[in-house]
Formats: sequence, C-alpha cells, structure tokens
Amino acid sequence: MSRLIIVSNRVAPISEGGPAAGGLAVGVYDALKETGGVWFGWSGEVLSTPPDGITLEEHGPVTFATIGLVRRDYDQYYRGFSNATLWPAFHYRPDLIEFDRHEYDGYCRVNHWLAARLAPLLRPDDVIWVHDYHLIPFAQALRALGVENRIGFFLHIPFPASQILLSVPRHRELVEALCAFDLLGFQTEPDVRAFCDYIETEAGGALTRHAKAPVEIRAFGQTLKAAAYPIGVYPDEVRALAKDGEGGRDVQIVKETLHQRKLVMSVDRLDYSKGLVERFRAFERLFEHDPQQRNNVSLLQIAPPTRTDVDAYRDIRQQLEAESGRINGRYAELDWTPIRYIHRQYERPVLAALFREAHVGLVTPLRDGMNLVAKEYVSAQNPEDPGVLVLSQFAGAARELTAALIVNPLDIDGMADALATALAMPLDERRARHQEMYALLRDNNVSVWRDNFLRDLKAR
Ligand code: GDG
Repeated sequence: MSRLIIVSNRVAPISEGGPAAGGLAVGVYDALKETGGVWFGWSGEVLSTPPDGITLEEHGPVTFATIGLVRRDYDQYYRGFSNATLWPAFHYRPDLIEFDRHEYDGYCRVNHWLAARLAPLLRPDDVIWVHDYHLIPFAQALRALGVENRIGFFLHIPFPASQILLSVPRHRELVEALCAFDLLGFQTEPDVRAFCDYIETEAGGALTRHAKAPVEIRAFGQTLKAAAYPIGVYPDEVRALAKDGEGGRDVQIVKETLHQRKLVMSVDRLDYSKGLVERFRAFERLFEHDPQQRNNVSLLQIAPPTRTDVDAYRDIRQQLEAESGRINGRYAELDWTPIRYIHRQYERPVLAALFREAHVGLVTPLRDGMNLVAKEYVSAQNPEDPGVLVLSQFAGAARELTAALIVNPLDIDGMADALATALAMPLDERRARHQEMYALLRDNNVSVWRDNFLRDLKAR
C-alpha cells in the first residue's frame, strides 16, 4: 500500500490518543495511521534565525515533520499573500485585497523552500495530498525538483468567480500552478464550475465532463482532474461529546444565567467572511419587529481571535465591539443582556454541549467554503428535542443542509424573520428537519470525504 503524505500550512498538534483538534484532523490522521506516512507543515514558530532543519516526531507509523519560518517568510507567505491577498479575494472581498509583489514572491519562495525540505522524505510510490490556499504552488515546486508522485490538492475555501479572481494580480500564474496537481478537490459544485470557467474563458484550456466522475482538464500543457468533495464531520462523535458535556460547569452557568430564556448560539473565528456584524443587526431587528422577544432570548457569540496582525481583522473586531455595545446599550435590562459576545476560545466539549443547549444555531457567513460549525451544531442536538439551524445560502454547507432555514446574510429583515420562525418552530417540524440533516451528515462524514478524494487521486 502506498504511504500517504499530508501537506498543510499547520500540522495538527498531537497528544497521546491523536489530534486534539476537530474531526478533520482526526479523519486525516486515521488515514495516515492506516497506510503509514508523513504529515508535513509549518510548526507555527516564527524564528529570528533560519531553522537548522525539519523536526521529526514519530507516532507509530506516522511521522510529523514540522519546520519554523523566519519573520520575513511568515510576513510574506502567511500574513501577506495568503491572508491579506488570497483570503479576501477567494471570499469575494476584492475591496479588502492588499497586494505587494514582494509578498507574492515570498509566497512562491516559501512554497519552493518547503517543497525542497519535504522532497528527501518522499518514496517513489507515496501519494501526496496538499491542503489549502497557502500551498497553491506546492506541486509545481515538487515537480521542479523531479518528484513524479501523484499529488492532489484540496481547497478548503471557496474558489471565486473568474471576474473576482481577475482582481488578484498574477492570477494566471496561480491557476497555472494549480494545474500542476493531478487532482483538484473543491468543497462544492459551484467552486468546480468557477474553476472550470476560468480554465475555458481565461486560460484557453479544454474540459471533458463525465457523469459522476471528476471533470478532465487540459490547460497549460497539463492534464488533471477536478471535482467537489464536500467536507464533513463525525456526527456521532460530536453528539456523544455534546451529551457528555451536558452536566459540565460552563453549560450549567449558561443555563442558570439564562433563567428559562431561549438561547441562540454562534461560533466563528473572528473573520470578516463570517458575517458577524450583519448577524448582530439581525438579532437587533428581531427586537424591533417583535417587542415580545425582548428579555426572552439571548445570543451567545463565541469568536476566538485569528490573524490579529492583518489590518482587516483589527477593523472587524472594532466594528463588532461597537455593534454589540450599541445593541446591548439599546436593549439590555437590569437582569438581561441581549448579546453575550466572547472574544476567546473554548474547549471542543464545551462548545458541543452549548450547541446542544441552544434553541437556534445561527450560522450566517457572507462566504464560506463549507462551514463545519453548521454541521457540528446539527450533530450536537438532542434528536428528541432538537434546535433549529439558521444557515446562510453562501456557506458551502447550505447545499447539503437544505432542511435548515436558509437565509441571505445581507437581508437583515429576512434573517430576523428566520430567527423568529426558528424560535417558534413546533417540535415535530424541528425533529423532521433535524432527522433529515443528521442522516445526511452520517452518510457524508469525514471518512467519506477523505476516501472519495484519495480514491480519485489514486485512479489513473
Ligand atoms: C476553513 C473554511 C471549511 C471554532 N471556535 C472554536 C473552535 N472552532 C472550531 C469549530 C470548527 C472549526 O473550528 C471551524 O471550522 P469552519 O468550517 O466553521 O471555518 P474555518 O475555520 O474558516 O475553516 C471552511 C473548513 O476550513 C474545513 O474545510 O469548512 O469553510 O473557511 O470545527 O468547531 N474549536 C475550539 N474552540 C473554539 O473556540 N476547540
């Protein structure tokens, strides 16, 4: 059996039993354990002098190979081109794109440098699976070193429409680099279509479509395949975690301080793509539409910090603090605060248990590749008395979770209406919607996502 080599910007931290992070890391790690292999990526350290070499850590048949980055590489490759150019562009925010050609050069340089560090660890029949937008030039870099292995790429974020991608300087080089992979995996069909559209209209490439099989692409002198592989969760595991956590201290505190009021809950990295400001306004609009809702429901927004050294993230944080302050100032009473906004991280079991407690899961990104929180919220529910998912049409997850209340996050009134509908939804309708979504999550869990991708990558 071929070994599996996983390459991602960050490598999931490993404890005794496996990764402490979510289902994605577990799903990938399980595959690695089965075939043996390597998980390679940045260690997360920013160094003042270049690293001596890779750090190798063996866990049974799996080797974790990590390496630090010097400040300039971090600034150009990670903070700069990945998170201040590609992230906003791929999330349909050309207004937030910052471009600096030195950062782009640094992005390519770090990809080539990382590829050169990995190459000596490779064996001829290894299968290589590269993850996400930080590593678009990685296959091209490996090929330049003479690596002939199968190399696949999965994009966790949306692939933008051509007209948006054109706003990224050097877009053509990026797409050409993507064509050096053997298989491209996207979250949804619209992402695949957006990529194919660029290939046909901007790159002069050709496509051969197949029913129920990846599309074949010929462009830039390369032949490759592309398809949608919607990422999932392990719903039974999330459900068990949520059930176990029910009696936990944090959940009890939330319950006690709610005093029978209903709970609406959201969890997102504090990112402008997640639609937090619009969500807070929709919650405010609920009280404007229906004064009866005042003092009867609270929104718990957990938003751990990320990418705090990128300007746009400082701006969204300020905006959010201003909005929650304004809304709370307007509606709070002596014994009730409408929005509990917490800019901090919580442990997975606590989140799962809180999801189970919440009457509504409010997941309203402006753009999202998939959105695992939506899937985790559904998984965590008590099937006998489940909460209602209110979900943005712009999350990849909306294509599967059609039994959610689907909203346009730019329609504040529409979101407020959906919230009211969710809060009043009768038990039998909640159960029916939940059952449908849970069954789907089970059928398309993380293992299915991974196995489908690897099957197509290995197929000749
Ligand atoms: C990217 C794409 C795509 C959140 N806060 C805490 C915490 N989380 C966990 C959630 C969930 C994960 O982080 C976030 O995943 P999402 O899918 O919601 O969003 P991104 O981080 O933007 O992920 C996205 C995903 O990749 C996978 O392909 O779905 O579209 O943008 O699992 O529960 N976990 C803990 N504490 C927190 O405070 N422990």
